[in-house]
Amino acid sequence: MMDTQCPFCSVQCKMTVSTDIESLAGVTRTVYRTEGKPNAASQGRMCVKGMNAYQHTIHAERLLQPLMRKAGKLMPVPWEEALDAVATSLASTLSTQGPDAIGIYGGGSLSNETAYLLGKFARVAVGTRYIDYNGRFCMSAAASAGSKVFGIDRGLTCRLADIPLAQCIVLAGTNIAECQPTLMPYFHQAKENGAYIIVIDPRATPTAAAADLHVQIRPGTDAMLANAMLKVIVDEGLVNEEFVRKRTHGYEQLLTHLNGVDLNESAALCGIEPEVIRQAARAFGGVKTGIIFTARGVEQHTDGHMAVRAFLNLVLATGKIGREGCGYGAITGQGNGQGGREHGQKADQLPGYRSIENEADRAYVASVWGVEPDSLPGKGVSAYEMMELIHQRKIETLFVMGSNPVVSNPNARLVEEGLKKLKLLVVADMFLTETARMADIVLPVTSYLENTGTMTNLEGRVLLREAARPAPGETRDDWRILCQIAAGLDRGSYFLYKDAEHIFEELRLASRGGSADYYGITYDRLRREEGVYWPCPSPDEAGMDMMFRESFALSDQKAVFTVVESCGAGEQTSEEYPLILTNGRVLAHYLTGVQTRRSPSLTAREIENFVEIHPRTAQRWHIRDGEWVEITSQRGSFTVRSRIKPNIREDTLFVPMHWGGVQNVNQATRAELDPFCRMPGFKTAAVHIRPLHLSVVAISADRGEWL
Ligand SMILES: Nc1nc2c(c(=O)[nH]1)N[C@H]1C(S)=C(S)[C@@H](COP(=O)(O)OP(=O)(O)OC[C@H]3O[C@@H](n4cnc5c(=O)[nH]c(N)nc54)[C@H](O)[C@@H]3O)O[C@H]1N2
Ligand SMILES: Nc1nc2c(c(=O)[nH]1)N[C@H]1C(S)=C(S)[C@@H](COP(=O)(O)OP(=O)(O)OC[C@H]3O[C@@H](n4cnc5c(=O)[nH]c(N)nc54)[C@H](O)[C@@H]3O)O[C@H]1N2
Ligand code: SF4
Ligand SMILES: [Mo]
Repeated sequence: MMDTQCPFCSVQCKMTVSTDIESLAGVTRTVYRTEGKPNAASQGRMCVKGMNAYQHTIHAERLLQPLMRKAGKLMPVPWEEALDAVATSLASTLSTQGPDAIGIYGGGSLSNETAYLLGKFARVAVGTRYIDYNGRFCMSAAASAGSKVFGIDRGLTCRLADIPLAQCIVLAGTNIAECQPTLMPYFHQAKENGAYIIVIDPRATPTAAAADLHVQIRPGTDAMLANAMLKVIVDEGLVNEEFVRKRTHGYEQLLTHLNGVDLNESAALCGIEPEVIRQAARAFGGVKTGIIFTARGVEQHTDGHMAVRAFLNLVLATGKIGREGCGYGAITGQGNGQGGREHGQKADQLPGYRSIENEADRAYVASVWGVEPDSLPGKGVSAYEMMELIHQRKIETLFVMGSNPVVSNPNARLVEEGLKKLKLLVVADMFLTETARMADIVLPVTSYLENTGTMTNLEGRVLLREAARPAPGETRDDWRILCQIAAGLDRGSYFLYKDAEHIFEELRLASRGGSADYYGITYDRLRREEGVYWPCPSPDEAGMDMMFRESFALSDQKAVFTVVESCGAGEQTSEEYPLILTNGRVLAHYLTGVQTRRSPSLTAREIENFVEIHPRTAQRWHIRDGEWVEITSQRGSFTVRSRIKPNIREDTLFVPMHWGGVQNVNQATRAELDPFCRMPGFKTAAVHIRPLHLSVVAISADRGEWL
């Protein structure tokens, strides 16, 4: 029996996986059974992804040996040869071009120990400024907004147990029913307790099915909606004056700004009725307790940072934070989306959420690492900007651990062109992903069932996931691979660890005194207590479950209101590109689908990509249900099957992000970045759509075959 934790989303449901040998008609086979294990977050529930998560780990395509490109083909090689080749190439690039010709690209699926070590590897073993990770596309808008407004970024400021206590819940651009399904019962409980639920989404999602009010806005207009809601709250006297006076700054400037906000104009731009905005504002402003949640629907825009701050204005103006049944939650995405953004795999960050640009932070972390502060590089650039530097040949070597960037970056064509120009691409993964297929060297890693490490879930609770079975084939743990390459670069003395716990012990020290302080958390404690919230500065203290009861984390202990100027962040539609393409997720698949597309049970639920299109829009563009269509933006095209559904706005198309190649929605997404956090404007692209039936017939005739 294997005691483990789901490798997918940020809830991190605990589970057991057991195996049995069964014989049927003389054939024996191993049967796997997954069961949810009681735990504070999912309370023992599992969703369909977790139930089937063992399937990819036993898939025949699992990489079990290192691969190296020889005469154009990836061939199995011994570890020594692969690691030697990586170290030799890195050393040669370092001596000829310097460290900044090397880029490191991490991910939010990596454990805290690996994410921490990857940051140290970049700064101490390689010495490059260029490190960033896929969380840039995920958490950067909300994380930067939380840091600015509250002084600290932890996904949920409250406990999951506060959800049923809230009288009004706003779910903005978050589809919990498909993306964190095991959390839905908290919302159902809230409803049973009489809560009013508002869902803000261009689509009537399964989450919206639980809503009392569905605000079906035009993509890219959340900041405007939140501003307009605030105006109603102010105009109707629903502001918590005492909270504003005692615990915040900047309210006066905000009031002046709100004078210029026109409700009818905002409603028109958001594509909804003014009355809906009034209703939402009164519902949230008129009750004593409430929580606002945002996720990628609000955040993955060129104004994502400001859009989140506009929602935080609502939280502050109504004083709904720091007490029972109140708070703000950025619903973190990846398994370790929270911890992965705290310990240094971000371009400007050192462990414990320290800043690489702050002298004291540099000196402290350098002392833990035993290096000179001046030897640490400065800040680099964001994930997509690394892809631009690669395209410009400024970065010539890329080391990827825990991401499939050729599918998940916006503007996929530029990314693919860039990766082809690299002198060396190294990918550490469990599978030959779309990115790994382009690599020169592929390093096979252990899966969640086989490695030990801590993950920090969406609540900010650190959980220990211990190895549950031996590593298959020649797979190795990520951290060990980093240590071995560091040794090949003559930096091995900084990377002497005997196991993951040993790395965690160093992480505790490195984060000590930082805003994400893990010093008080130990493996022993995690084994005893199931999980511990950060910040936890001392082993004798309980972690902090509810933040900001008395004070915020900025220097004067107050939170900050933000003047949010907004006229919408969507890409402008035109005669040529008349529709807005947005994108996201479905229940059965996870991110670029590398793992879930290798699970027969999950793939059977959705075998190919599709576009949700409103019946009237389909009619207008001559599209029948279930036929192949091509969707094109200024950047490029992709091909998916049509799914005609009245749940979506007429001006909007929705396409999942789980497929690569010709079905990759990111062929069409745009690369413009949010100026504050460098989040790409994923969630809107102006596009046109056309049915493919005519051209398919033409191609078939050409080839003399039926496609
Ligand atoms: N099944 C599944 N679960 C997952 C994942 C997965 O891939 N599959 N991924 C995990 C990760 S890493 C993440 S980041 C989270 C993501 O979790 P979510 O952010 O909830 O997921 P998305 O589907 O990207 O977007 C949520 C909703 O935003 C809506 N939306 C699109 N544009 C806009 C807009 O302009 N405004 C508003 N208000 N809404 C808009 C979409 O219609 C969609 O329903 O999920 C995690 N959980
Ligand atoms: N259009 C569009 N694009 C998006 C988004 C969107 O909503 N719309 N969402 C964005 C978001 S929120 C995210 S989080 C990104 C995610 O996009 P990616 O970073 O590409 O995420 P994954 O597809 O999960 O790829 C992770 C890879 O890491 C491997 N892996 C898993 N665990 C481990 C491990 O422990 N070690 C190692 N070495 N490898 C491991 C998996 O096999 C997989 O190949 O996509 C972004 N891209
Ligand atoms: S995908 Fe998320 S909700 Fe589903 S079992 Fe895994 S951790 Fe739990
Ligand atoms: Mo994400």
